[in-house]
Amino acid sequence: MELRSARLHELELELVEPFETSFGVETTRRFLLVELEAAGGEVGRGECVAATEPLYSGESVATAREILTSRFLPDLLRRPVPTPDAFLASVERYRGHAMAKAAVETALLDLAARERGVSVSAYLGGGRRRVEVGVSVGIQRTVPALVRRVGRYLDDGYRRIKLKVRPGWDVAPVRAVRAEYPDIEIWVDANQAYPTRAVERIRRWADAYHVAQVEQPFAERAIRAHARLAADARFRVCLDESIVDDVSLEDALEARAITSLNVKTGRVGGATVGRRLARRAVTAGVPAWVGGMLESGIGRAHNVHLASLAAFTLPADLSASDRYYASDIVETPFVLGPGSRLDVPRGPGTGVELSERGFRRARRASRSFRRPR
Ligand code: OSB
Ligand code: MG
Repeated sequence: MELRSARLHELELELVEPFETSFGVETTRRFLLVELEAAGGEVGRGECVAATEPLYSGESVATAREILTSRFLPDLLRRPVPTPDAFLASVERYRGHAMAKAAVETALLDLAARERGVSVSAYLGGGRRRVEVGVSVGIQRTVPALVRRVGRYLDDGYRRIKLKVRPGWDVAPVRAVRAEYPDIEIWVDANQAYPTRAVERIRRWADAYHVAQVEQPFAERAIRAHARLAADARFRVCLDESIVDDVSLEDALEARAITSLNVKTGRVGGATVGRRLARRAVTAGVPAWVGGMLESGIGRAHNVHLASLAAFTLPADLSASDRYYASDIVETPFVLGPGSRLDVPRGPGTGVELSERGFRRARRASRSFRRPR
């Protein structure tokens, strides 16, 4: 199979409400979409989760656009279409750029699954028809506002709640949510905001309010601080930013710094990489789950397919489309079903199609790449 063309679109969607984390506030999301068109006319799509500002990791829309435009897409058009893993092998020598690599890899995955007439889930070896999900709740202006926000998500049907925390927004908000809802499953995520000396302080409030999981409290490279927190903890210590490849996972496992693994396709540079990391974690007795980056319907669909694999046993950070965007770029939005679940689209490929209208409204720029003659 050969590619006829590739397209790189820059899109912008407005969030239904601002999303605040320890590293900043997002009100709109600008992101890249990779479209690969095969000679037979089939199109595969992948979303790049890099944000405008390099605040979650070093990647941004600008760095992803640069490497996709100068290397990945032109290289791809010069050769027969590789499998998703073969593409990743071909760009391995380019260091970093995990989110840009994953955007192409997931587009190839969608295309390969479509050509085979199966869903991305089936292509990856997934079996579930529905996946269990939760909701990630941003930092709010006041504690009562947070308690009300959590209440509305519970009314919507979300069963596990992840609260974004940071120094100064932890004890009071977590205590208040626990007091109002004594039985819900509470996770927290700090996105690296705590100094490593905060180990004992975090342990105290997380235990006091029965937090089930503490995600990435310390810096990406602070493996030993995470291990100190995990020692004898009643909650799981989840690593997100720290785990970027096989080696970082092995080191964290060996150091006993990880008791839950957040898998984001963009952060680890591909869905097939994420699948391998989740399987490795499970073998070591560490549960894995699929994280999110406020994706549009395209990236969301890829995440739902990934979460259908047996290796993922904790609820994903994958909420219904209307929790993020009033109008999405796909025809069929994801809606929350009974048991805090999303249906896995039946395929072929991602099983979601672009909405012409939604896409046109969100599109800010496009660039095409053709096969050289
Ligand atoms: O750390 O999990 C994170 C969003 C942007 C950047 C980092 C994170 C998040 C989320 C959102 O928590 C999860 C979602 O998409 O629902
Ligand atoms: Mg996180």
